Amino acid sequence: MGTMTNGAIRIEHPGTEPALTSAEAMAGLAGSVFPLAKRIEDGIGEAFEFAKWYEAWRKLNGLGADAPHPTHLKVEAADTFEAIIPWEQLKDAAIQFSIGGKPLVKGGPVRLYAPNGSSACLNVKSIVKFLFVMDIDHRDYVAYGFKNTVSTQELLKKP
Ligand SMILES: Nc1nc2c(c(=O)[nH]1)N[C@H]1C(S)=C(S)[C@@H](COP(=O)(O)O)O[C@H]1N2
Ligand SMILES: [Mo]
Repeated sequence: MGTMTNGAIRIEHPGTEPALTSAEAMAGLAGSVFPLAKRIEDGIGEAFEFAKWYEAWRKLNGLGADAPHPTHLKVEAADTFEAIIPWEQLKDAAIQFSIGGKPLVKGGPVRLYAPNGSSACLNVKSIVKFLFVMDIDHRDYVAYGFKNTVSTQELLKKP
């Protein structure tokens, strides 16, 4: 099925233009990488801190400390699996981006691991889009599943 990608990862964040990045560029921006096994039991390959990447990305895009912070991250995968994750559940989240220094063959370009997530189902593989959501009225809303089988509409209302 249509899971072919060119490795591009789309970033959509309020207050910035949508932009494309890559697994390698994300790891570079995060600034440090570590073995996934340090964070996730039986984890393989290399990862970086989601929070480190995010804070560096905000600075790079001119978002100051006073600019609004997201309430949720929505990740969308090449196979149409997607998840909406409340920000607190992303504490200690890691992004797996390589194994033995080589791009992920399965689950690439990147995979999210959320050790403080409410479900292992939130460990989304093959992420092709990171969408930052601000919806303070639905702070605890969490969802995952294949696109159009999970109700994401309520969060995607324009503020
Ligand atoms: N892209 C994508 N990511 C996904 C899924 C999926 O179908 N597609 N399944 C999720 C679910 S429901 C679970 S339980 C875990 C399973 O991870 P594992 O294959 O490493 O055991 O991956 C999650 N990530
Ligand atoms: Mo699952």
